[in-house]
Amino acid sequence: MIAVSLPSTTPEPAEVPVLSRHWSEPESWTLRSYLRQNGYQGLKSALRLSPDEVIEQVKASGLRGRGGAGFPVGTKWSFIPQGPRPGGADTPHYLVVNADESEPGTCKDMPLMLASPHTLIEGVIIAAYAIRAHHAFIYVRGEVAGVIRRLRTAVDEAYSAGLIGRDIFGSGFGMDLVVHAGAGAYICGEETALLDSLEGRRGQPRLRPPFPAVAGLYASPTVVNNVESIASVPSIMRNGSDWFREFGTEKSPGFTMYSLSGHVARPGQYEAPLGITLRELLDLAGGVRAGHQLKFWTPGGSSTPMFTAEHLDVPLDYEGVGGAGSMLGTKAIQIFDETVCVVRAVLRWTEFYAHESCGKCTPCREGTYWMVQMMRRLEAGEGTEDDLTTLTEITDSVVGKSFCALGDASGAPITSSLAHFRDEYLAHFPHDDHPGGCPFDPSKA
Ligand code: L3W
Ligand code: SF4
Repeated sequence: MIAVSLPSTTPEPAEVPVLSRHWSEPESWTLRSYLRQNGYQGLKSALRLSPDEVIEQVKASGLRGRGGAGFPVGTKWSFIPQGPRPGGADTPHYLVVNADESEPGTCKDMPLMLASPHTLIEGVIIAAYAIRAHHAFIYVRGEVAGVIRRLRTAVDEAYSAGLIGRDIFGSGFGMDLVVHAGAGAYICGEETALLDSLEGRRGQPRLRPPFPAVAGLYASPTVVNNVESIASVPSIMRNGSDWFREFGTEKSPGFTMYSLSGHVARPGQYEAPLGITLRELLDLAGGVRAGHQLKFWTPGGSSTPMFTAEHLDVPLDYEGVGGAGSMLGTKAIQIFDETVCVVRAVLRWTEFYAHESCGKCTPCREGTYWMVQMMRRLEAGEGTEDDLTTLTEITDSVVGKSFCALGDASGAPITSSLAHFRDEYLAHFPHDDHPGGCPFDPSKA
């Protein structure tokens, strides 16, 4: 057992990295190592405040959800009934961490949990205290056995040190934390499908409203937050909301993890302030692979519309949906150079959505199937211009008409690729000097 006595600390400089600062230290995942790095100081600060004051501090920081939608974290916490409980004194509240990271290209939460599980656990305890929950769950996708083992070991360490359990730091507050392994369905990253899965049922989205804050796990008030959202909270409690606002932009404050993958010189996780541009991120990552040029990229996984080299200076923040910025999503930046056939890439993503469609609603279940049929035909060079119209009509009958965000997301690659690369679709059709089919050489990609 590790005796936890925390010395006072001085404020940290407002500079990145914050979340990933200690990832490369030896055994950074152990409690002993975490305590050397100001670990659990944020919890100590939080427990000196009332739960409402913790929520106010997180609200004042402007922290926005890092799972895709960018919803303000403190506001979400404040939706949980705070006073006497309408359902009676025994109505429980729950905190659920969405660690079902599955969006194509997204690889930020898994490295965070591997390198620093105690950052997440500290955030969980603070969040549970703020929303008056005594039970919390971390729902992790089932395929990542190593991450699940590491989290469970860290939770055991925290229990042994008295950081989870009864009367934490003598505050009178107590809670339990369970790490739950999912069974590998992308849809279980949708918060209400996740709750169904956690309750032991087949994971399918529920009708919203009621939102989980009103009726979530076991029909009780529940906060569902992404791993990175919760892991950002300890630093806010340690250093204050003004410190957090020194990073990022006015409406998208703070730092975040960007996952860079694909045709980039040094792929990986890059922590940077919100509002940074792809041009700046590429400078950090060594640029597009040598001898090649950027062709297209996703700002937030395949669920966000693709961008091109014209968008290198778009600020990567949450303001841009429909505006000048980007639809940020999970900040999964996939880079594709000129060797890649955009039609083939879109086909792969569309197959992914069709495979992961849970089948609950007709537009998505049937529509994603037909989107795949059309994309296969187009990619094989057997399509016509009429097929492009049909593809657009099918996509329009899914997007905005489906039960959950998966249906809407399935149309993003098709619609945005047709907007930017319609000529490339046409180049697959048979014409004078081309028999029809993909004009790209896959061995060069
Ligand atoms: C109470 C209200 N709560 C909203 C809460 C709601 C949820 C949060 C955001 O999808 C996106 C999706 C993916 N009272 C509320 C309220 N809330 N109004 O706020 O809600 P919403 O509906 O805006 O988004 P969502 O359903 O959570 C998330 C996109 O993210 N995405 C991410 C995919 C994959 C991952 C992953 O692998 N980790 O995140 C990428 O683009 O397509 O559009 O908590 O309850 N009035
Ligand atoms: Fe299921 Fe797709 Fe409908 Fe969502 S949109 S409920 S994933 S069938």
